Amino acid sequence: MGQRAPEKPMLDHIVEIPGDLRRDLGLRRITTTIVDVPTVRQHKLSQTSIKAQSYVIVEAQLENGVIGIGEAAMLGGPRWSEESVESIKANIDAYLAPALVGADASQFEQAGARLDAAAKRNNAAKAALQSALMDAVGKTLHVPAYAFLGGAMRKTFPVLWTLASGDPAQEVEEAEAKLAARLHKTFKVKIGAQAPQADMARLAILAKALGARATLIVDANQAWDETTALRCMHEMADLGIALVEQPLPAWNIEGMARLRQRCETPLLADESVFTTHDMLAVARLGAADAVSLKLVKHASLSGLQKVAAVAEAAGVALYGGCLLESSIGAAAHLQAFAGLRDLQWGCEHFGPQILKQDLVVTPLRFEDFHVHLPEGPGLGVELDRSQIARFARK
Ligand code: MUC
Ligand code: MG
Repeated sequence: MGQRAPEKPMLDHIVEIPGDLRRDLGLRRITTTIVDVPTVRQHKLSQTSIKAQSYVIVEAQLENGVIGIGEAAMLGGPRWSEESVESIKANIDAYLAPALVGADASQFEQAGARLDAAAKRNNAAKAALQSALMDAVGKTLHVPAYAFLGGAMRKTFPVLWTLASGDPAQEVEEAEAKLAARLHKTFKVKIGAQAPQADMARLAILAKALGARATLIVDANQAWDETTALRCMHEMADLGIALVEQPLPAWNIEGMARLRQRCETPLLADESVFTTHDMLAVARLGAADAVSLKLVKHASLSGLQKVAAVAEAAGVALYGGCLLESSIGAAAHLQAFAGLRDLQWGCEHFGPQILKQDLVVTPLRFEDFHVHLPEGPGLGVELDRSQIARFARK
């Protein structure tokens, strides 16, 4: 029997990425476009109100010519957070894109480190860039973005609708239409723009009209002080409100912890949690029962999953948040939500439905009270360039 050839060292069995593919994955250029897309009705939050939703559309072109897309949504200027579409475009063009061009687009964590070296925070801008990288690399390798994030536990997501006209009669009518169409049966009511008692009266009308056919949650977007919140939390518990989002200012996590001790309705942290450090602080204080996960806060799809991991470690439930993204940003979120072990509160990616016109060739599918993860490489959606041209800010 001849002498057996020595086993090849394991390393030889790892498939090397061929040189031409390594070249293809080089990031050639990044372009940004601001678009303003009308909404089907006015959308009022405690600190802003819109009749059109603005986005920065990011396009990342690789050396192989493949273009990946990403989207940064912002609600009504720098009032939901410190970013605006104007600041997002300016900082991508001047600082963030130059930090990435020429790099290997598939090295997502390295891209995040480069972006963090180029700018503090600017998380919506960074998330749009990383979404575009994942889209471009996914389209090059013919894999969905969730493949870069641990795979998919789910491909359909319960999805709620937000009632935010401030007129309870209109909101009842809108909710009935969504129920009848089997699109949504959980409704998030935006409160805080009106006086607390007006909001409580509005919620009473909605609760009476919809009854057990729908679940109602609310989002005060930081509008109340602790005394007001405590009074309203008790009134809302009597109305059967299932979840109260960010009743206090983002900094007041100790107040959120005290509310949580004194009220039975679960609290959802939104603006209080941008980073993993914020999540750890909220968890340590017991300041929330759940956390809203959003790319505009967590700076990347992998960053969103890191915040989720801290929450999971503390037993804080997960809620798939949004900032009224079009199907571009919504698809990016669903790619990240897909891999989460649990998503106890479903998601709120109703954004494509509130726009008069979506920005992709095939909008996300909403059916049977769920939104469906688009099949296909990268984010799973294709830019509709005619709509980008139509709504591009001149
Ligand atoms: C937020 O604060 O949750 C989500 C839905 C909506 O109408 O506003 C966003 C932002
Ligand atoms: Mg919120």
